Amino acid sequence: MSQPPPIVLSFAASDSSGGAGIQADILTLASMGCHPLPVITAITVQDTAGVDDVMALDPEWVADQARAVLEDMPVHVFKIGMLGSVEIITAIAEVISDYPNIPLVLDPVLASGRGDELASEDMVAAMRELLLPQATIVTPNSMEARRLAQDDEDDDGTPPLSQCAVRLLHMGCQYVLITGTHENTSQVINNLYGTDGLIRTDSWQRLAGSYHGSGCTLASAIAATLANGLSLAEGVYEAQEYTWQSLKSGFRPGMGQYLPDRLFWAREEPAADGDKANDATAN
Ligand code: PXL
Repeated sequence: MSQPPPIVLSFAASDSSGGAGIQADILTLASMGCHPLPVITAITVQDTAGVDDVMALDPEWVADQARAVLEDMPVHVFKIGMLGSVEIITAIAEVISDYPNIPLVLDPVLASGRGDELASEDMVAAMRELLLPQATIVTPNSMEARRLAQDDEDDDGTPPLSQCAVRLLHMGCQYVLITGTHENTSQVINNLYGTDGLIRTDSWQRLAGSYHGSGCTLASAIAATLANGLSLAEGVYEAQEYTWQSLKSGFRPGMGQYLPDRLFWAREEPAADGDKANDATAN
């Protein structure tokens, strides 16, 4: 018999458009050979154009879902996405603190790509205090990195992204991957930092169009590569490559944003030369 798939437990919210949230995580994890354990934190009402409503679950229900499967199955990696409330953050922080050896990929979801607010200031504070110190890797986009790293003493605006990374590392996470989709650069530049500084920079061809669920896809893909036994730096590269391919194969099922096709490989012709669009430099 072949090896069973590694197991990734994802704490995330349901997205009725199927583009982001737990649906994105399940598709990505399954596509990358993992068995996903979906622990729902909240339910959103949304289509491809925006989020209409959010209902956070009772925090006990979140903790109970996680504890039930943790007591039954070996979990290789935790992944955290949208959280729903301060109480849910507290409940999750408590559950995962009982499993300090399971790596944690934290996607600090603060707003949707379209700008819908998905986390209050109190939730940002709780994430800083309770989740960042437990994270193996945090994967903010540049806007999330600035908001998470913001300090009361920043009178003249937020510091450069490299400084934001240093601050997040000081909060206790081991690695920070800051993605550059929202920056005004011709390519998308993603930087991975560790406690000794910049580890790698990867630049990707910027794709036209606006995508929903790219951050969830990237963070889940990192969780999958770690569950599959890759080193962190290697896994971060592979996850970006997978995400870029899924975005390149994106489709527009409704009237709003494009969605990544996380199962692109099941539909595509054998890859032609020139289908890769990455310049990687490792430091
Ligand atoms: O992409 C972040 C995200 C995560 N989770 C849910 C979302 C979104 C963005 O809209 O709706 C449920």
